[in-house]
Amino acid sequence: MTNEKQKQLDEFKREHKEDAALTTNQGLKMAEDEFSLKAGDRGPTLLEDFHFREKMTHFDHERIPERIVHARGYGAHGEFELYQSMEKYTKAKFLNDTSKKTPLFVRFSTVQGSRGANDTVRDARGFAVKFYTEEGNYDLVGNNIPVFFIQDAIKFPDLVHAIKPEPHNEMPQGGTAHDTFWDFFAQNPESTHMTMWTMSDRGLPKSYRTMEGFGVHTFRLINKEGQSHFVKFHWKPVLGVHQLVWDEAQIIAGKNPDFNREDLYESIDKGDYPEWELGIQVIKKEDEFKFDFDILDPTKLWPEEDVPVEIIGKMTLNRNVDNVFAETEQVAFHPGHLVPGIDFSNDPLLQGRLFSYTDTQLSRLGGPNFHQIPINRPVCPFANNQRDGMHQSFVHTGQAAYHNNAINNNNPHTTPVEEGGFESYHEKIDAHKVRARSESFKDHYSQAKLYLNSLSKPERDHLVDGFAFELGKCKHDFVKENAVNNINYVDHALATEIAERIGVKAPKEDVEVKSDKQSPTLSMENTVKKLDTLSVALMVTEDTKPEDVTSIIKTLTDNKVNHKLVAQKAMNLGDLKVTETFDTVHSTFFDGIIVVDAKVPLLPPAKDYIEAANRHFKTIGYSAAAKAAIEATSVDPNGIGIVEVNDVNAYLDELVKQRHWDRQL
Ligand code: HDE
Repeated sequence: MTNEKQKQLDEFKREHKEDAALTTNQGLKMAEDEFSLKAGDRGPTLLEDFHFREKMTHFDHERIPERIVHARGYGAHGEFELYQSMEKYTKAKFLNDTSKKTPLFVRFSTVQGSRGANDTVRDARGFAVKFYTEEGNYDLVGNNIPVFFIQDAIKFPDLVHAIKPEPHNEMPQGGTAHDTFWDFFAQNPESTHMTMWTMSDRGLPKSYRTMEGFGVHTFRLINKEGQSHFVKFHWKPVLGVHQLVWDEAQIIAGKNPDFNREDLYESIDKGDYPEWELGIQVIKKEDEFKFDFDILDPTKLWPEEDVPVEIIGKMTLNRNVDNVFAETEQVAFHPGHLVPGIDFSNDPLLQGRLFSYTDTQLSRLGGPNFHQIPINRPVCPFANNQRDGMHQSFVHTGQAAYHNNAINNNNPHTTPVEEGGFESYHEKIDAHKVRARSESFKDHYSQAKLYLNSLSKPERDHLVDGFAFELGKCKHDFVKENAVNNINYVDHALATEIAERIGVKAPKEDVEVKSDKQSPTLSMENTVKKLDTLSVALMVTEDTKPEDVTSIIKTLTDNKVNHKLVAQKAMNLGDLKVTETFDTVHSTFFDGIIVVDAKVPLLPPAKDYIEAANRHFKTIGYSAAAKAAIEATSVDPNGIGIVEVNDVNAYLDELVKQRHWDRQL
């Protein structure tokens, strides 16, 4: 990335050059770094060993507090290009000028677990983007789910206390399958809609690259004339939205806890740059009250069939970080990092977030100067009269640090709105000061029902499995029953089915929302399906002839499908290198498998591999020679999405479908 941000980061990189001398932090060259200073080679260590003390003190303070939520995350650099000017809606320069690419940084995260948790847990995912624009940093701090659990920021500490591991035993790590979460769910029905999303396949993204992103809140776009439009932001992955199967996610959690971060890192590393298109949904100011929900309510989405998504640009991630701590861990997002042309709505959840994000950085990053950390610095000039504080890294010069001043010609000075200075939207407010929730925020079930109605049959089945696992793990029957009773307000049949699975009383009365409204765009069944960057395991043995795999590899590569050769041991097959073994990888890591060698299914770990691919509805190919051996497993060689690979293109026709939900198991 040749841009301002890259230059700035390079400047801050401390390279260990080949001839660099090891010094103390004061620049003193050390003659020895292996041994502490002792009174005799078998004697006690001396207090005067300043080198040992400096090294150890620094080490003792290497960790900083992890994020209270979204602790486990992974980031990358990229850029944003605009397809067409959005001048009619906004004066934000990065949304006006199609000739410029805006550098950006993205951090994806899970919400519940600690920094060391697994990637593939059932959870919402954070999707936070920092645009380094010429008018200052703009942060779009979103999630992969378009709605949130609560409506008012004052409830966030309650929600997080309920979601996080329980305080008396610090369990469970990385998920919501425990009593306090489900107690919160039942006692706070505003969480119903988002919980339907987390229990569905949306809680198990296959990859960050195949995850949608949402700004969640309603924001405002302000144009040059000062007109305001309400807006919601969407990130649409170019590869489509794809998920893991729950059993698969659980296996991966054990076999590769870094599954999602590794996928992101490796994709960028090999040039398969992940891409998302930015979409906006716009509602005119005068249409604010035209909907059967309140557009300020963050537990509601705007169905795309009612308010279409306009695609306006593309984000490409094209550079991995050099140092995870310096960049991914220290990046500080904030929904209040704005540029002229974008503003807030009165969504009470958003309003509260505007306080929390700066506050949390004070304890996480140790003081008020976190904006000076390289990853957080704007690429445009920035100056004000804020001074000193912990970790101040600027040497401010001059006598005057106040506004207005004459000593320094009143610099730094404010900028008139016409010249790009920010002013808040002049919204007229005439109201009573109250602690209350608007009546228009009180329907917690209609959109939960809309989501349920929009799911395909397999998606609905997975949703029931999700509830059955999570609620089934609760220890208190009354928690399970209360949760089922809450689901009953969405859908009686769903509540009854779940009650049966977890062994509690099914609700008698049918109190469900009566609506069959659907929103087809909410179903992942209707997503983009492409071959690009899918991955296939080619299962071979030491007896496999290289020519049996080279033509397969060529067709896969021509179609941008990645592959790995997998055998019982690492070895060379002619010129081909087999780097992966049945011990180091698993079929859960791939989108499809091809059994090249007839001996493969006879090897015990490989048999499990093939059977797992079958029960995870993946495309399975086999050579003519391997057919009999496939028959010896529980896999039906004539099953749906299971093909003899005479023609690799026929295999690819199946692979592109990604899952074969109609397969009989
Ligand atoms: Fe956050 N959230 N949040 N959140 N959030 C944080 O900020 C908070 C909410 C989101 O990769 C914290 O730097 C409050 C909604 C992401 O660094 C903290 C409320 C959405 C990330 C915080 C919300 C999000 C955070 C913790 C309710 C989706 C990770 C560490 C009013 C639109 C960003 C930090 C990263 C992180 C507060 C609700 C997304 C504590 C008070 C809604 C993606 O400040």
